[in-house]
Amino acid sequence: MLAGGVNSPVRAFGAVGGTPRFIVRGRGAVITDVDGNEYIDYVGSWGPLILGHADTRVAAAISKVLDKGWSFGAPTELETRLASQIVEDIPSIERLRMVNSGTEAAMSAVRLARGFTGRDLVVKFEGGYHGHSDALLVKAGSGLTTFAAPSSAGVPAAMTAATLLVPYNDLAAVQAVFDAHADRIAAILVEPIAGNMGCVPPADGFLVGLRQICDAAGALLIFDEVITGYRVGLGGAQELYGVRPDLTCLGKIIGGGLPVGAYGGRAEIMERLSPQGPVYQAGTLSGNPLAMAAGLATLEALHEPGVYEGLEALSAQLATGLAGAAALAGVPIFQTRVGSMAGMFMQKGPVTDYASATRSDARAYGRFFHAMLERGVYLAPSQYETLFVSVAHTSEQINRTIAAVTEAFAELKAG
Ligand code: KE4
Repeated sequence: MLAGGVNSPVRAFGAVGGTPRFIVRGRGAVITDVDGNEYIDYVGSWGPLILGHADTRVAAAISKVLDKGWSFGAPTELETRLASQIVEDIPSIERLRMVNSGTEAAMSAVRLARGFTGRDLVVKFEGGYHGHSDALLVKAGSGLTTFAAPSSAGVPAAMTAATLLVPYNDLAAVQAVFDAHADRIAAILVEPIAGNMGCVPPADGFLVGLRQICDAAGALLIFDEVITGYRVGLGGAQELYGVRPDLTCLGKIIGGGLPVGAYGGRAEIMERLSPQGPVYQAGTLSGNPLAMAAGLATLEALHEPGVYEGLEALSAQLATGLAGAAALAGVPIFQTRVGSMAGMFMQKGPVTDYASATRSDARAYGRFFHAMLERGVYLAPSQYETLFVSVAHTSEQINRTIAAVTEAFAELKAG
């Protein structure tokens, strides 16, 4: 009935083989499939569920909205409250616009940056994923050019002709692109902590270097914090690394599992958006009360004292256990982690960008994935995704995960 049996490609297990599980319910850190099998979940709906599944505070907030009606296509107090909370938490955001996905947020932020600067070119990074808008579905172009080529059928070359592609964590490559095209570059679009080539943190000085290059060239710095926003702290990666972008894309956590994206930045930039300004962007369900209520309840819960300290403790326990199990089994893995987002590459490492990430043994990852699935642990069905720990995970579940890892590595070694 559904194309490829899924509503998003990664869910089809193409990268790891086997049959995807049909999930019937989630509660806390556990999901249950149609056959009654339970799994400790480290996908968390790909990032939104930092509180875990079916959090009662979020459920209560949603049900409070239900009997008042859940979509008006008109301004509401709820959307204003969520926007106010985000403006309060993320200093670089003075104004924002709600949309319905991270794709819309990134696509719109790029259009706004082009409209604000009057320039066309956008720089993005190999392995960076910002949703599936045409201009951002790119792969390395031919020859030495940094101009990108479409990575998907159906995207005309003209749609990616203004997209430049450089390696992540490579400031020299970024500087070289600006040396060649500075006065034509509208923006740099970057995941401040990469989450779509596996989890790859920024090298020391990388983000501040991007800020300096943009300042020198009059280009905008866009942080795609769809994953990192509220994941690595209330102020996101920009607060963690002390670098202020001009525009920020948000999604996932700010919707608490309901469809929400957002983009925001300085008022002088956001005022270029219709209806105030000439840059058009719109959306039927943008800011819908259900999603706003879920997002607001999620952010309120994240403001509770000790939440991020608790996440850090659980995530560190997982990472330490993973390292110990790999060492014991003699399985080479390279680990990365920033707070409750973590990576585990099937290789010795180091992994600093897409080229090094793709040297991982993806086949070994596939076997590891299934060995863990059989032991009741649900990891991302791809080597190039990120593991997420939620507030709902317990120390006991982490210990059970490490026990499963130990057995899975032993199985891998046995061949
Ligand atoms: P959505 O359009 O899927 O809501 O968001 C796109 C997006 C934008 N920016 C970043 C940094 C993202 O990680 C994403 C989406 N992430 C993927 C998994 N890493 C979503 C999973 C999927 O495509 O099914």
